[in-house]
Amino acid sequence: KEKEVPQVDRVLVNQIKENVEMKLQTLYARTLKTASDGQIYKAMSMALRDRVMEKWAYSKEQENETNGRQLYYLSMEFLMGRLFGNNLMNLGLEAPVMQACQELGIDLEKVRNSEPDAGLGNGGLGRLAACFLDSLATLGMEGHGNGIRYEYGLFKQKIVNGFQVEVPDPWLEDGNVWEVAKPEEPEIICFGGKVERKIKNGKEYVMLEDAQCVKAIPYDVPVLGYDSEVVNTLRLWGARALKPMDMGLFGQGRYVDSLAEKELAEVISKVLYPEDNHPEGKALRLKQQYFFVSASIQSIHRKFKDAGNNIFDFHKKVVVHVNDTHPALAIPELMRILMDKEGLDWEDAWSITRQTFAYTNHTILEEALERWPEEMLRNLLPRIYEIVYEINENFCKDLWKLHPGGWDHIARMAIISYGEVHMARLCIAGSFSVNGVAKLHTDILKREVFKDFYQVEPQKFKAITNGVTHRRFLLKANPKLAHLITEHIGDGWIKHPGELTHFKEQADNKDVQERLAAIRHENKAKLADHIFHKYAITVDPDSIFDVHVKRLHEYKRQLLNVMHIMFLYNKVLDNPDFPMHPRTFIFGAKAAPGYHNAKMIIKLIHALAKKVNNDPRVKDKIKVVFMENYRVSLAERIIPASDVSEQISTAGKEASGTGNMKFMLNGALTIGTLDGANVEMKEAVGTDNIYIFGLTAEEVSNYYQLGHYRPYELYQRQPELRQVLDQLVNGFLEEEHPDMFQGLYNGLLYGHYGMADPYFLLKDFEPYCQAQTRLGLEYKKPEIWWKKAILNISHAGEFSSDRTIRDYNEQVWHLPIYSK
Ligand code: DL6
Repeated sequence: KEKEVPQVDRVLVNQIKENVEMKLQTLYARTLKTASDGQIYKAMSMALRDRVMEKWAYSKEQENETNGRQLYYLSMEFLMGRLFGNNLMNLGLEAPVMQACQELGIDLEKVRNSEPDAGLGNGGLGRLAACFLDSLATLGMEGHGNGIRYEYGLFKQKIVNGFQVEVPDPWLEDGNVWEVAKPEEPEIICFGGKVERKIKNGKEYVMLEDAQCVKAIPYDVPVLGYDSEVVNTLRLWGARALKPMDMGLFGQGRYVDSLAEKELAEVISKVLYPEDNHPEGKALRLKQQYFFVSASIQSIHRKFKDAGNNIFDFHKKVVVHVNDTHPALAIPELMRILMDKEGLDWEDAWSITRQTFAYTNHTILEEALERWPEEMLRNLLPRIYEIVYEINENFCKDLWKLHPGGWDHIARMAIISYGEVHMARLCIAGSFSVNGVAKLHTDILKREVFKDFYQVEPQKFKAITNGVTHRRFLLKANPKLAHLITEHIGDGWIKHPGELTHFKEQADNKDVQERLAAIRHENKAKLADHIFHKYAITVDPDSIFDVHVKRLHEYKRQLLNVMHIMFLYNKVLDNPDFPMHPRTFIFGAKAAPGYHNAKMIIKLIHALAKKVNNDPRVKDKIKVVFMENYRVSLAERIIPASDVSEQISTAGKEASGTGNMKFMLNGALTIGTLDGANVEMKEAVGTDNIYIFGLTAEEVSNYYQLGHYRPYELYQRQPELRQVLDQLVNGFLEEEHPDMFQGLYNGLLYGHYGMADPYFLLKDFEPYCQAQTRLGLEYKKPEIWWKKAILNISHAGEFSSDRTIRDYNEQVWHLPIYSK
């Protein structure tokens, strides 16, 4: 067997074997024969970690010596997924470790699966931050993440009777091999209290009295790049009480009370709010936001000073990026430090601050734009409130000069307006750069959401299209496809994803087409196996795997997908010879726990799956599978096995999307609307190689403005649509509870409080079905289908986060690049 893999380094393989066995003995007093899978995972990770730590140490040394400009990426979410396999790949150790495992009789797949996902994010926003970290390190830029070390990540989803049930995710329970706790480097974060001013030697000092303070403890995670010497740091902050317990109360026998302060402090970093694109104005959430930005800014400032820098150079050495508005309080926090600690006056502090921050907007959904009650901010963070108040005063004064007498105009732009603090406005006022995450999204920001701000400072606004790390989602997740690509274009694409365009020369190559089809088939067979073992559903790898995986949100229109499946189902019931290639519809989605309609759509998918999968009349034609607990590691399993990528949001609503890019990289064909980055994907790959349908963002916007959308008329006019909708409520799906989906039905036809069908499912139903028919016909012509697949892969390099990071660097950050 050893001879079969001559290219691996024998010495290295032996070393790895020795390291793993040694770790098992020293950590657990176990041998390979007696160790559990979990222990083997830990031992292997610890062995790998030793190598990571060594690189990290040298990288830090380099960083200190160069004292170059650093980026700090502040984000409430970093959806990292698993780190073991990724670190293995980035260190170039996959082959020797695989060999070592083979020789030791270790099942590497099992080891990988023993690692819990670090689910510190909800969806796109958090995963984007994780992709950025990968690209920053790979490209040799010193860019660090700062976030929260949630003790409980995003809930685990269990499906009970077709309903979503949320189960806590105590991902740290067995420890985290990849973090280094630094309790000796805490920052102190204070809430509440009263602002006091004292004059000493003619100078004013601002202090907070009677505040409740907690400690923020950094937990550092190394971030490796692929084949790169730069190892960055993801610093996650955990909350601790200043005093572990009150001994006085304990002495009085008040044991529970004696721990109250500790509990109250630690709750701050206990759990991630499970809301995607819909923040709820909870005081604890505001506390979490200030907790992590205050800790981050204090430690950035400390490091900056320790390096002997002059405070007036702060913005030259430091750029702080705020990922959506959640870290917006970093802006007044830096002001506080510059004024209250450094003694700078307002003008200097403001000038430095405005040159330090850059802000990315990730949503135009009205309900997702953060606002906090003024009162809440004043009570929880009195000094920060004062600063925000003054920023607003000055900002409004400047606006007054531009729009004298324009009260309404100014109220529309004011940071504090009608008792609310508008976080996006604070970010725009306090940053030197504002960007959207796709061209269309940025246009909508300029034209609609931030129109007034754009008119004042147009030069601030930039369009930087999102990207995903093609190393994790292609090289690692789909190694056989990666190998096929490398065989034809060399391996340069791994570090230079633009080189993927060379693969387009193979678009008509029959052999490559067939091999791509065979690889896909193998991936599908594996997924089919997994589905069978987990859900006892048999799916055919020869069927089209049509996949819709993302958070469940009405604007993402999983319900439209369901309506199309019902349409097909009806067609086959009507005509058993209905010409269609067999399809397996796969869903994966978590719904926010309080989002009723989203949860009902999950139930609906299950009701439909139960009906269809047990109906012998469609047995060989349609299957529906809902994959529980969608997360990064599941995405890595599903995406390489997908033929069709569903990206069917209401045009104008999805800021960018990033799932769309992951599918494209793996050669799935997209069926989608002209929304978010789909628009640019279409431009890149060409209209013929993507299935676009439906309303445009402009048309959607017109309907909203003119209020002339009449979904009921479509229902009356289109019998196939009517049949599908009626089946939601006539017992077709839920015989015993025919009214189960009445709410969804009413929402589509009559509306709840506002308009009916606000996401235009009825309007887009027919064009969607037509696009699906086209797609189905083309799947039957392999030479057409696989050519399109190859063209998609070839143009996906543009959607690598490496390109995105280069764009940010050229347009916003201006970091030095340390190449190998
Ligand atoms: O930019 C990353 C990602 C986009 O791809 C999605 O289109 C967008 O919906 C998502 N936005 C959010 C906003 N969340 N909040 N709050 O998650 O960002």
